Amino acid sequence: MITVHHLNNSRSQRILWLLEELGVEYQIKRYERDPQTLLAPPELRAVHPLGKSPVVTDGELTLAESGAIIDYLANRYGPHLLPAAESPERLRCNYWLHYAEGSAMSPLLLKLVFDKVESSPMPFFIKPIARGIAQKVKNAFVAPQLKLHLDYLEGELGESTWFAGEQFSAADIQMSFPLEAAAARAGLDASRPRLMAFLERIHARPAYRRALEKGGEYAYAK
Ligand SMILES: N[C@@H](CCC(=O)N[C@@H](CS)C(=O)NCC(=O)O)C(=O)O
Repeated sequence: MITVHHLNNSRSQRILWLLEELGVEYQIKRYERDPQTLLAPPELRAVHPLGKSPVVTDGELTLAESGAIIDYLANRYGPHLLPAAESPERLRCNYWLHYAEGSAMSPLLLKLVFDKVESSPMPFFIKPIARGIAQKVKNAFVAPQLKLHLDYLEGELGESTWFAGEQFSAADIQMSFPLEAAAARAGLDASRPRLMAFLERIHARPAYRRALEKGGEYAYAK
């Protein structure tokens, strides 16, 4: 039996969605973020040393890292969510499976960190310095990088309906999280209509809705 080690409000939501698309049986083991630090509870380290979510167990196998999990589950249980082997679409699908976490998430994470620096309580004499540094990094690096990636992605969805081509694929599931995060906290809006239409299309999928019901709290689905 597949077990998804699922953290509230997290990337593991997309693994639940994938499994709903595949229609395979699975169970959910739930973990709650610490409300102050937002970190996962220490129990998750008993499953995988990094203690991050998602982690999936399937028989003897324990697998972390969203892209690797999606690749494994789609190969094993749902080849229809992967384009034909050795096709250009398969290469594209593979590209997005890596790009989502390897490239797109970096500026989003930096934005989250520097927003936090700006808003965190600290001694009054440090505040203007910390804010000044945070704003400088955000203006000089984070915002231009976010724009670069979002413009690129908007352009890519002008080339094909879905990320890997004309068919919905595992790539779209992997790409959902950075785009949902960008819409929630990094200014993705109607000025990029193809990306917003993508989010609307995925959020309307019955498997996505079922996964939301099963997963519980998830602040990124509007
Ligand atoms: N690149 C990893 C990132 C895993 C990750 O950072 N997960 C977050 C949830 S979105 C997490 O577990 N955060 C809690 C923590 O770091 O303690 C993946 O895609 O699986």
